[in-house]
Amino acid sequence: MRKITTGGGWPAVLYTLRKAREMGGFWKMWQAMRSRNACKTCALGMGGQKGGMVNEAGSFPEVCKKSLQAMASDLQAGIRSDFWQKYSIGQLKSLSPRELEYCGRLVEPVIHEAGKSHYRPISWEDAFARIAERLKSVQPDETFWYFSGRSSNEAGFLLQLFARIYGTNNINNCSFYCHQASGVGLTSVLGTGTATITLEDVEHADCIFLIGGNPASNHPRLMSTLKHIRRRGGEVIVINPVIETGLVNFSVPSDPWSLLFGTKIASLYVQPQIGGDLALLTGIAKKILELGQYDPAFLTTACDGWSEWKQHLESIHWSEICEKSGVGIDEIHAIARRYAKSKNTVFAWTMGITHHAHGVENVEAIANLALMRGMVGRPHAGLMPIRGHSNIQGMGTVGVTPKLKDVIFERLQSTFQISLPQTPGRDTMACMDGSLNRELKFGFCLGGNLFGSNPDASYAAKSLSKLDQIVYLSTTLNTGHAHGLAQETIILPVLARDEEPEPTTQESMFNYMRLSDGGSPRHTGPLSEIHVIAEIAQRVLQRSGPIDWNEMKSAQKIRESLAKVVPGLESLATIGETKQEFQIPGRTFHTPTFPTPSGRAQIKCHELPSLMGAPGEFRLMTIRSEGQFNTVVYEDYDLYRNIDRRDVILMHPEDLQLAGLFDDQRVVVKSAAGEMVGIRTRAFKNIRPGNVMMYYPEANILVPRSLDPRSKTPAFKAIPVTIKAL
Ligand SMILES: Nc1nc2c(c(=O)[nH]1)N[C@H]1C(S)=C(S)[C@@H](COP(=O)(O)OP(=O)(O)OC[C@H]3O[C@@H](n4cnc5c(=O)[nH]c(N)nc54)[C@H](O)[C@@H]3O)O[C@H]1N2
Ligand SMILES: Nc1nc2c(c(=O)[nH]1)N[C@H]1C(S)=C(S)[C@@H](COP(=O)(O)OP(=O)(O)OC[C@H]3O[C@@H](n4cnc5c(=O)[nH]c(N)nc54)[C@H](O)[C@@H]3O)O[C@H]1N2
Ligand SMILES: [Mo]
Repeated sequence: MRKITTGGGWPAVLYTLRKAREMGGFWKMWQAMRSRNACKTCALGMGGQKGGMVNEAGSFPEVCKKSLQAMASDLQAGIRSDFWQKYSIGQLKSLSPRELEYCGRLVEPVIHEAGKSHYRPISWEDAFARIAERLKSVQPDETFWYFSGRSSNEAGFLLQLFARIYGTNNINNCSFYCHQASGVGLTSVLGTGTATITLEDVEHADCIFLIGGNPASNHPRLMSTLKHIRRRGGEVIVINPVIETGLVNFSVPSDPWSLLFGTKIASLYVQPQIGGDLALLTGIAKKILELGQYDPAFLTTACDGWSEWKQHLESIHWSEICEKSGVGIDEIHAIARRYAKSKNTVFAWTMGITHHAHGVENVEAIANLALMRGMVGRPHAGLMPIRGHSNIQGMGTVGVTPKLKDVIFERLQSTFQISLPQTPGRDTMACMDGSLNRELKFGFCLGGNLFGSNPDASYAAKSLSKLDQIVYLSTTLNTGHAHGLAQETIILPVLARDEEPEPTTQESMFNYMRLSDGGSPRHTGPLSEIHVIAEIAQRVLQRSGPIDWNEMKSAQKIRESLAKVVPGLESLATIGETKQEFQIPGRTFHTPTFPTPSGRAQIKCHELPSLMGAPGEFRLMTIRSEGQFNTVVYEDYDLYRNIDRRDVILMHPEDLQLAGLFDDQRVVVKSAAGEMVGIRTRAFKNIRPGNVMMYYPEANILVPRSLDPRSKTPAFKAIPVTIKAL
């Protein structure tokens, strides 16, 4: 394999052409990619009424391999009926995530009953009847409702509404394993849980901090924005224990100059130890203080807590900061100098920040650092959590959380003349615990892969197996369908976004509401998610006050309700006709007044956590490769890291030597949660010694269930492990 030294570039272009051939030719791919539907992969925001491959700022063509993979996956042929007789559960369990994905599109409902060796197809009528019957036989609080982030706002809103009227608040989405810490941290500091800026703002920044993320693989469209910042002479400061090739140099495929010569991305690359960010961010703030480069007027008029924080920063010793971050004082000085010089700084982060036991504190520390120089509450500067799934933010907006915002709760009750449950509701891990101890008996998953995304895979399988029934609404097969079986498991095949019979809406990470036109179904068999949910609700509840669930089979009707109950979404009532996509009001902060009780930002002080791991242990992060989207694996090789397979552990050559190991040796990797036998070592000089990396979801066997107490997110990126020769 040729060694890759730049992200993007010709491999990405060639990949596009290869995929086009698989998808039935360039024209067919072009049509699918250009249809007016929000892009299916990350939440950077693409497509919608401006047309596919166009971003919020109108830039075209914005192509990414992941959206092609997702599209190619939806264009697959349907799984044939005889598949279910051919493949036993045992055989399905032996398939890799990639093999399961390529079995084809799910086109008929199937059921598996405990003790049986196979799934078998059933009719939609039978499936609906079984689910409704089960829901009538258990208590509402014995059920949970898990949502992924690819479904529409309409489906998300409808399902949470049904679950609440049915009687439970056990409603949660994959955020609890993703950006929950960002929402909690931003809300604690600013009173708002999402990005404070628009894409247009980022395009004017002269400095961006990119902390704990690998956008070259996971948010490729952000790369042209980073390229613009560098071309304007701005700074891109990357904070990551791993030097990611695509963040050093990237060839933006849509830019001929960049494609030929590559674009330097990072102007400064800093490698803390895993989990060292809180100490590092505090160190940068301390240095800004020492340099006198903070904004005293902003800190006293727009913030509460400055004098306490100032004292706190003064009292922390540099030795503690350097030890707990793994970064030397000179390097911290170098970051602070660059930050001090900037007029408009944007702070962006992803899972390297949130997947920690102190994820919320990490986010608060980023917000603190931005406040220090008045970089929040004005144009062209601010805070930007880079979201994961294409509509995960919309899910939160429309009420897919255990606790509804008070205003939405009250408006739902008054609009629909209903009374909703007031119980606290469970987060995702609490649902897994409740299943294991039989407090929960029924689970409903709108997309996603609950089994595959969970830490401690053996625990997840065991806990789901205790449920009486689990229902999966899915487009393709994943590991959850093989390993996440309940006493009775029903898979319902649904339409993808661009096959919906009616337009639906999605929200980008910049709070921009998009309209997807939908399109014609590619298979007979799958139903729209909205239809499935309304049908079940109708059978279980018949009618609920003024809600006629049959009428709720219309996306337009659901949007009319959403417009009435969710502040800021008023224009959804007419978006179907006007086609006017919009920025959700009240979310972008161009003036320094924040929705906290005092109207000022709340600066938080933090104790610095020690780096985890005992002597003889390594710190393990579980991460995505270039060729996967979450638990869905499209390709086994990891292009930009030049890694050929997935059952590997990436270690610095020094660490290999220290542990008495060599490259390509078979080892046992052990953590408090479990062990993986026969994993192969891979010498990887781009990782900071002391830290190692493995691919998610396979490595979930090793991830303990301990959670960040404030966000309930597992520390997917910080697992002490030992590595021994097999
Ligand atoms: N191609 C592709 N795109 C995706 C996805 C996908 O699976 N594939 N998933 C989508 C989803 S849901 C999400 S949430 C995002 C995820 O996007 P990312 O967060 O970029 O993905 P990860 O691979 O989880 O983690 C990324 C980075 O965190 C760094 N890291 C690990 N630990 C630490 C730490 O302690 N500190 C710091 N500073 N960095 C650390 C790793 O070195 C790695 O570069 O991407 C979205 N887009
Ligand atoms: N160890 C470790 N674990 C992690 C992470 C990590 O970095 N490390 N990351 C975490 C993160 S950030 C996240 S977001 C979660 C991901 O958790 P999930 O969102 O639960 O998982 P996905 O793999 O994205 O779900 C993929 C499945 O969604 C279904 N699907 C695709 N499109 C549609 C659609 O249009 N409708 C419906 N109904 N179904 C559809 C397909 O069947 C596909 O198999 O995992 C988390 N788990
Ligand atoms: Mo995510």
